Amino acid sequence: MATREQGSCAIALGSNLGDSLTTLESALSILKQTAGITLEARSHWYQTKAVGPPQPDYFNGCVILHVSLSPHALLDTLLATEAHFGRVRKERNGPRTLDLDLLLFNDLVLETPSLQIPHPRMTQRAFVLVPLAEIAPDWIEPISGRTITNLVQAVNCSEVKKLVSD
Ligand code: PH2
Ligand code: MG
Ligand code: MG
Repeated sequence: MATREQGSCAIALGSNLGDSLTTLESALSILKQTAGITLEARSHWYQTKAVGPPQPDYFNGCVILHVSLSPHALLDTLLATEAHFGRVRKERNGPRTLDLDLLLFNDLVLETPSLQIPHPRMTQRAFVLVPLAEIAPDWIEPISGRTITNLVQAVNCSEVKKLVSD
């Protein structure tokens, strides 16, 4: 099968509206039960200061999935899962019940109007890189050519706190 139809992908999860931890766990259960998706690894959850307009703190985490789906089919699944949890798209970077971002898909670089891989802002975001470094330290972000470990060392991680109860 072509590498664009199956492989490992990294997903970032986030929520800052409603019962965020329950929403995040439920979203993971849905993804695990989806045909063509296997959960390979998951990070802890982190409480993080919001980047963007003033809004409540987020809970963030990352997972590695093995998928036998194309990137666009996976994106459709992620968007449908966001919608299931009542995601309403209003202001850019505004609060949300659930955000599921496709970060990496094998070593693919893809630029289409509806989907860019790698996620264009992942290299600057501590709330993505800290959980991702837990589960995929050696994965090379194909635009920068740098590992996740290397990228996380270049951002300020002071506002990303691992949940102690987790
Ligand atoms: N997501 C955003 C905007 N800002 N800030 C944090 N801490 N975590 C997020 O997941 C997040 C954000 C847009 O996707
Ligand atoms: Mg996002
Ligand atoms: Mg998103």
